[in-house]
Order: sequence, then structure tokens, then C-alpha cells
Amino acid sequence: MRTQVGIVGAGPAGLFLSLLLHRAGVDCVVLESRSRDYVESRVRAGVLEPGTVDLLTFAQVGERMQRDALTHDGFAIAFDGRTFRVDLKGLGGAPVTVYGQTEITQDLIASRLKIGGGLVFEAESVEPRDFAGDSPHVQYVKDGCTHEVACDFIAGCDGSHGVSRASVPAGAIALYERSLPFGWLGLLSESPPVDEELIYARHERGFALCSMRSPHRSRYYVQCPINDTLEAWPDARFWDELRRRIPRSAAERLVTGPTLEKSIAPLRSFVADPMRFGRLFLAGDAAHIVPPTGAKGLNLAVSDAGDLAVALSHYYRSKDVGGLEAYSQTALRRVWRAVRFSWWFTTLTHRLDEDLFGLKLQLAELEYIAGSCAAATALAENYLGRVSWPRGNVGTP
Ligand code: RFL
Ligand code: PHB
Repeated sequence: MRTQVGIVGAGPAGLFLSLLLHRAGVDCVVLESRSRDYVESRVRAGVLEPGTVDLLTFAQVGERMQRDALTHDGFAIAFDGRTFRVDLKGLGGAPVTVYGQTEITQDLIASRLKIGGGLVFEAESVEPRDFAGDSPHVQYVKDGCTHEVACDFIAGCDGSHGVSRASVPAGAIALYERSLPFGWLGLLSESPPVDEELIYARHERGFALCSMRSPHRSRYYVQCPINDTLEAWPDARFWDELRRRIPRSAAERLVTGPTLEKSIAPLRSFVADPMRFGRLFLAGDAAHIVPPTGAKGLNLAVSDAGDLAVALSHYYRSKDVGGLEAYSQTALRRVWRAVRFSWWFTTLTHRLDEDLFGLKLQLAELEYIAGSCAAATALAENYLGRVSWPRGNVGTP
């Protein structure tokens, strides 16, 4: 089989890239190692930046999102017995959209299947090959038969444990990484959310987050030691721990319900630089991971796919490789901005095993944000992914 772009991975990055390329008249095939059912039921992100909503709408996958998504003008931060609200709309000029990654993935798959492009689930032993030269191809096994997709370019959109980045010769891509010694235990519950907006709670027992997927479905997280197992967290312990960490008024309102999903996610920051080797381009979690606190991972994946689609379609229109040459540098600038914010927001709100001095600094910084319009604006614009540059500022990109 021959195509123009071979895409490895049918997560948000790979699927979204395939739709944008289709709109630009570029042919592509998506190879996914898991089943459609598995990919469509994975519970992950929930908060979309305005730019992500615009991109999804542009790609004509926004119909259900426009109808069912929740719009949040702000969120709350609780610490030390107090709660303050970050007014995203007032300070940053826009709301965020609360819509599950599960739903986005379903919408993207439905669009991809509707337009009829190649999308192969349960592709085993996927191997990107010969991308250092001019004739790359991707090999895979399906139903016991080996297939080969010859292409001009390969897009590695296969997440942090995928095969694409691992296929690049050792040392050709630098890896920058920092891990945290704790994770997030997440629980999706068939019960109404505890509040209309999200609550990020910093508590001496550890961080907690109250989020949601719909007026009837809540998503909660508590910080836990990285080596904890799900067996150690029966539902009753989870609800008990959550109640202790969130503001008392919220704890009193909390309604529990049947658990639909429960999982533990590690927290780490990781960046691959450059996001390209020869004719292989990396996008999304294959190139970078951020702790989920800043709600940036999915947004970065969608933006990478947008940038890569622009560069590839420009190449096919004009045979000019300028956009492809610039892809990594352009994306990494945006990525590092999100890495910085996610790290900062995580270390601001989580229990770190630091000395009392570190704890006091954390509280002082929260107090500063609660009382300073400038500090709260900085938080709002980073959360929204809309950093504004004063006109004429030296170094403006
Ligand atoms: P994905 O979603 O991991 O998709 C990669 C796909 O590649 C497939 N694959 C392979 N296919 C073929 N051959 C191979 N060898 C393959 N190896 C893997 C996989 O099966 C999969 O289908 O990466 P992508 O597309 O880059 O998307 C990234 C996002 O999924 C991720 O960044 C977000 O979920 C992160 N995230 C959040 N991001 C946000 O923007 N807002 C949030 O509110 C938010 N909350 C979260 C999160 C991530 C979390 N976890 C679980 C780490 C909350 C949590 C708890
Ligand atoms: C989620 O709803 O899954 C969620 C919301 C906000 C975050 C991270 C995850 O910062």
C-alpha cells in the first residue's frame, strides 16, 4: 500500500492530524495497536483551551462538543482553609471548555470513518522504517499477515510508550525529564459534580481535584504515592480521603455514586528535542508529557497536530520544506511554555516532601495569587494557553 503520510497511533494527535490532512487533500493511513473499543473508552483529559475548541471546530468535529460541552468561566483554588476563584473570562478573556477526551476520541474516529480514509485498529508489531532516507515505510501485522505502508513521511503519534520515538537512533534526540514521586488516583463517578466549576485543592494530606464530565458525571482525583495500587484504594477510602482534602462546604455537598472507572496516573515532565528525525515527525505525548495539573497534554497534542498538518500541506502545495524544517522549533517553544506552567502549577498545589520553609513558600505564593490581579492574570492566561505579548516588546515571537 502507498500513501503520503503514515500515521502511527490513533489517539487525539494521530486522529486529528489525519482529519486536517484529509481536508488539505493529503492522503494518509492511521495504524493503531489497540482495538477501537479500547481507544474509545480510555478516560483521560477533560479541559480544553479555547484554541483547541477552535481547531476541533475548524476540522468539523465540533458538533457534539458544541452541543454537550460545559463552559467554565473560572475555577477555584482551595488552600489553608480558604478558597479563591480564578476568573478566567475576566482576567484571561475567555472560558475553558469541559468535554471529555473519551468523547473527543469518539468524535474523531467517527469523522475519520465517515470520510473513509485508512484507519487500522489492532495493527500489531507496527514498525516505522527507513525514515532517515527518502523512502520511509511502516510495517505492521494484521490478522497474521504482514503489511507495508510506503509513504513520504511518518507521523509518530503513538504516545509516550510508543514505537516511533524508540525507533530513532540513540542520541539523535535529546530527552529532558523530571519525575515526581507521586501520582493521581482518578475516579469517574455516576453522580452530579460537587460544584459548577472545578476545584483545585492544596491540602496537607495531599492535592485533590474536583472535575466533571457532565451535569451527571463527576471526575475526582487525589494525590497518592506513586507505588500505591488500586487494591489499596477501595471506593470508600477514596471518598473519605477526597472529603478530607476539599473545602468543608464542598465535602458536605459531595454526592457519591457508582464508580465507572478508577486508575492511577504517574506525574512527570518529559520533552524530546528535536521532535523530528529525518522523515519521522513526533507529535503529542510521543514527544512530550506534562503532569496533568495544568490540563495541557491533550491541548498540546491537538496543537502539534495542527502545526504538523500546516507544514505538511504547505509542502504538498509548494514542495517547500520550510514549514517542515521549522516544525520542531515552533512546537517546542509552545511545549516548553506548557511544561513550565504545568510544573509550576503542580508544585504549587501538591504536597511535596519538603521542609517547612518550602511549605511556607508554597502558602505565600498561593496567598499572593489570591490577592494579586497580576499574579492571577498570569495563571489565567497560562491555563487558557493564551499568553499575550505587549506590542513592541523586545523578543516578541
Ligand atoms: P495518546 O492518547 O497516548 O494516543 C497514542 C495512541 O497510540 C497508540 N499506540 C500505538 N499504535 C500503534 N503502534 C504502537 N506501537 C503504539 N503504541 C501506542 C496508543 O494505543 C494510543 O491510542 O497520545 P496523544 O494522541 O498524543 O494524546 C495525548 C493525550 O492523550 C494526553 O496528553 C492527555 O490525556 C493528558 N491529560 C490531559 N490533557 C489535557 O489537555 N487536559 C486535561 O484535563 C488532561 N487531563 C491527562 C489528564 C492525562 C491523564 N493521564 C491518564 C495521564 C488527566 C489524566 C489523569
Ligand atoms: C479532568 O477532568 O480530567 C481534569 C481536569 C483538570 C485538570 C486535569 C484533569 O487539570
